[in-house]
Amino acid sequence: MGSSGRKFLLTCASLFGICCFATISFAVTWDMPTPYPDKTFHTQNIAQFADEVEKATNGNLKINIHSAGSLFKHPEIKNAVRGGQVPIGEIFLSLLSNENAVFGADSQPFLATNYDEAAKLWAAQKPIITKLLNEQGLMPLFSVAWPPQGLYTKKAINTVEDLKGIKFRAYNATLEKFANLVGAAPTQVEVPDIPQAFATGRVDAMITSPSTGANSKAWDFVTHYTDIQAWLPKNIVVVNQRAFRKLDQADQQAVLTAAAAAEKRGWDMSVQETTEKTAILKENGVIIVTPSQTLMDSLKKVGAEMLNDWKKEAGADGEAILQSYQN
Ligand code: PCA
Repeated sequence: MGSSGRKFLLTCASLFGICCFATISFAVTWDMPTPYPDKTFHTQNIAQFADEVEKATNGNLKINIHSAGSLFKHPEIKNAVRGGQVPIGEIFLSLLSNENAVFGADSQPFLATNYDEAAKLWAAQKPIITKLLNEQGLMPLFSVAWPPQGLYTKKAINTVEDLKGIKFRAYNATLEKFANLVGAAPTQVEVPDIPQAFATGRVDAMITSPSTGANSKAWDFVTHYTDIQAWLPKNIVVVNQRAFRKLDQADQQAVLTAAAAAEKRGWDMSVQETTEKTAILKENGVIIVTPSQTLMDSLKKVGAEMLNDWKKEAGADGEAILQSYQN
């Protein structure tokens, strides 16, 4: 065989080698839709989770984040993961309360109002949420609380009557109900659309965290932030079980380890976010108000009424959550 023939065979052999190598390493990319913008601490936490997964699997699993509802709109993300259009996604947990009230426990006004209580509530919810998601072929990976939710308005709110008739931004069915019960007029608006909704007069007030308020530059459209610390809702990252099972054992373990680290880191980030973003609201001229006793009393009355209704809707699973939370 001439030298050019030998070179040809060598090239074939090395190409064959590269092909084999590529086939047996099974590198996979997971597309991951999330609802919130890149600068959101949840999204940043997920970016770090993705980095850790890629490193720990030696590049076998790459997670490609599509933030701010860019791949799937927020209300579609869960079903996209369930249907296997994407293997993994993030959602606002209580958004699922419109399929089962049980998912809405963390958005019940004044049930859990600080980080210790929120962590305890998550511990109580977790086995039941896991069971319900499992029935849909889904597995929760980690869940992180938002900072306590406060009230953003264009005027001082001294009593619940001051909320009457105000066009109110809502993010789930529970907040919509709360707004209705205090006499406001709710409209659903996703986070990326908040500035536009205020600018065009679709809404004049909202309840959300210092985090989302500051990231949305709330000082452009409201004057007062009343720190009612009403609840600490959570985001949850879920994975499609079939997609998860396709990973080899070591890579599955790498995902679970990175998820546990992300849950811990996310809660720490959330605590820090509360102080930092409240300070940013203040620096930009938003008046930070400690709520009057009268206002809190009447809001808590609404909360108690809502919790009663929730207990009826959430049945035995809801009862189990409350019992475990209150013990
Ligand atoms: N920000 C998200 C969810 C809760 C929060 O603090 C929002 O406003 O939609």
